[in-house]
Amino acid sequence: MNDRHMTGIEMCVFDAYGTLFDFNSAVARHRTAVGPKADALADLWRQKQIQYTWLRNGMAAYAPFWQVTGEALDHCLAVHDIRDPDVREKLMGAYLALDPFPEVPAMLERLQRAGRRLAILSNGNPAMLDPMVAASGLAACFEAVLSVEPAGVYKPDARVYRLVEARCSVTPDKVCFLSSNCWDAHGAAHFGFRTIWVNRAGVPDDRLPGTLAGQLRDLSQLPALLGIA
Ligand code: LAC
Repeated sequence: MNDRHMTGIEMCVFDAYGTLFDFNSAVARHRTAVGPKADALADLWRQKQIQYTWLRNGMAAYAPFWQVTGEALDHCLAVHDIRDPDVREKLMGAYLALDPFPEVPAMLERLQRAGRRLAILSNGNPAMLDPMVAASGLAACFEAVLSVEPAGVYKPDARVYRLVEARCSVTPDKVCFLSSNCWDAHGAAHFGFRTIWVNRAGVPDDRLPGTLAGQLRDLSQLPALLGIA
């Protein structure tokens, strides 16, 4: 990582699910109710959820992320032959109060104290994003919690990334975009944000358009990367 890449950053824009908030915490909280297939279900749920957004983009058939998340879960419950409707209700409910990753609250506070503007840009629709951010106690850190909803399309469509300039009046070259989803990081970099991939799983880079400015293993090193002591 070259620090020169990260001077002149006015605003940090974070992806939500997987980057600030741990989507696996939904299944983890209800592990006993889900049963022995909990980990397999959690993995497939996330894969299908994201796959469905890309497919809906391809079909020009946007529906809110809450609906897509539920449809992905229904598929996964069928795959694993889990029929108890209570399990579905518990898992969807948990999605409204996902845990932030452990390093996130202190990191946001440091950036905020150093005068960086902070925002979220997420596939989530406001009815699911807003309760989650409120439940985490982190809402006051963010100047904006932006959803793809007004664009009516999902990441990595450029119309989504454009919402940041439209809503926050900041040009892409002054934005540091952070995502743990490698495909989202490439999409954001291709669009023109200076983008850091938060490679929480320590996996190889995807071969996609968009040059990443760098990668971090988690967000604890972000203040240092931005030159904040
Ligand atoms: C989001 C998904 C991509 O929050 O994690 O947009």
